[in-house]
Formats: sequence, C-alpha cells, structure tokens
Amino acid sequence: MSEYWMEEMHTDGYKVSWKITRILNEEKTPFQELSVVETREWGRTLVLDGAVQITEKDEFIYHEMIVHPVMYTHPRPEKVLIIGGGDGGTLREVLKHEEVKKVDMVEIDERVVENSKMYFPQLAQAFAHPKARLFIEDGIKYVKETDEKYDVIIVDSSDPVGPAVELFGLDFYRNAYKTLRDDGMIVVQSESPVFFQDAFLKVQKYLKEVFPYKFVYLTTCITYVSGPWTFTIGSKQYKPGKFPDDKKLIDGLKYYNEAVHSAAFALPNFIREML
Ligand code: AG3
Repeated sequence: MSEYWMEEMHTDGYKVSWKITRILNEEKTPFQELSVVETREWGRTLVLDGAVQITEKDEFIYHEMIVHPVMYTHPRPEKVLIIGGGDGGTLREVLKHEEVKKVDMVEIDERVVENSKMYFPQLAQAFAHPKARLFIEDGIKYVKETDEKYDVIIVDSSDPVGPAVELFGLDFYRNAYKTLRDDGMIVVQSESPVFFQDAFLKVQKYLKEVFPYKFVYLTTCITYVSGPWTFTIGSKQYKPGKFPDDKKLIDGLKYYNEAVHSAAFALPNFIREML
C-alpha cells in the first residue's frame, strides 16, 4: 500500500512531513485553502494555506495558553471578544470561566466553522453555548465599526498571510484599544520568534505604541514545530505576572495551572533582547 505524506514549509530551507492516513476534506474557501486530514501521529488535523492550525492531540496547549493567562489576570472578564478562532477551541476555553456573561466571536471564514462542526465536534460544540454569539465578518472591520466595549479581546489568528495580514497591523490594534473598556486587555497569538521574527517584532512594536503595558509569554505548541511559541498581551491597567490569590483554578485543564502561569512569563535572553 502506498504511503501519503504531507509537507509543511516553515522557511524556504526547513519543512516538516506528516504521514497522512486519510484526507477527509480539501476545499478552497473564498479566503484560503482548507484541508482536514487524519495524521498518523497527531490525529485529525486542520490545515489552512499549508500551515497546521490544530491537531486533535495537542490543540489543548495552544487553546488553554491563549485564553487562561489573560482571563485569570483580568479581575472580572465578563464580556469577551474573540477575533478568528473559527474552529471553536478558544471559545471552548473562554466559556470555562464562570464569570463570563457574553462572548462574541468574529470569524471571517464561515467554512472554517462549518468544517469544525463536521470534523472537530469536541471544539465546535462551544458554538451552541447560550453565552456565545458568532458573527461571520471581517474582524478588522468589526473593531473599527462596533460601539460595543469588551473586557478582554483574544486574537486567535493564523499566520500573517492571506486573511490574517491586517490582524498584525497598527490600525487594528488602535481600533481594538478603542473597543476595550478602560481596564481592558488584549492577547494576540504572536507567532514563533524564530520562524516568524518579522511578525513577532511587528506585534511588539505596535502593541507597545498603543497600550500602556505589554507582556510576552511563551508556550510550546508541539505541532507548530517552533520551539517557543509566543503570545503578547496589551493591557490598559492590569499586569499578568502571577496567578491571582483570590481566584480558583478551573478543574480539568490539561496544561495551564498556577505555576505554568508564572513560568510562561520567564523569557530567555535571545527573546528579551528582541523586545
Ligand atoms: N492559530 C495559530 C496557528 C499558527 C500556525 N502556524 C504554523 N503552523 N505555521 C491557530 C488557531 C487555533 N484555534
């Protein structure tokens, strides 16, 4: 029987191969190329424009780490906006916080949501939650035009190619600032500081320009094959260094805990020097 391998390019000189046991769907959406494949090592996997976004086996790391540090830092994150995140994983984690009253999610590509409902029901079930509202719309336009104000904005974008380019831009962060309450916080996935150094540096520069406080933290998203993966927080008031004394950790998380929270903000020298 022949073997099928999928290749993912990281740079012109570095790629990773994945053994595929089944192709479940391949389509061209109005915004990007989308495929869902069954991989030998990581289970079901969603790929957008050639870059792995989630695998069944390790999506919990990225989703817990993009959500919980900021949600535990803000004392009352009642109203949350998610930009992107069409698979539903970020929404699932946000809804674990009981103080949340309302989550609006703005995803540009309806096909990502539909594919998630079909192939990743354990993530997409979050869309049915009564506190969640989904808008199929451009997140750039949404923050520019909305009069709503949020406590927390989470930007769960893909790499800065295709539909995500402007989510790494100064105008977007300015509009996000305006869309936050006076003590609001934003967290953005800010890429690998090794493979996507330009994007990482751009996020640092712009968030510093727009927000009084900025913090970088790290995790290891195994299947982004990156070593450290970064998230960056822009904050109007609160500082995230340590897990708050007056909150209780959610039961059943697989990655995040009080110690991981503090440890994530420890940066190696080569990253510190980039800030
Ligand atoms: N968003 C970030 C994906 C970055 C992947 N990059 C890569 N493999 N080069 C993931 C969305 C999950 N909700």
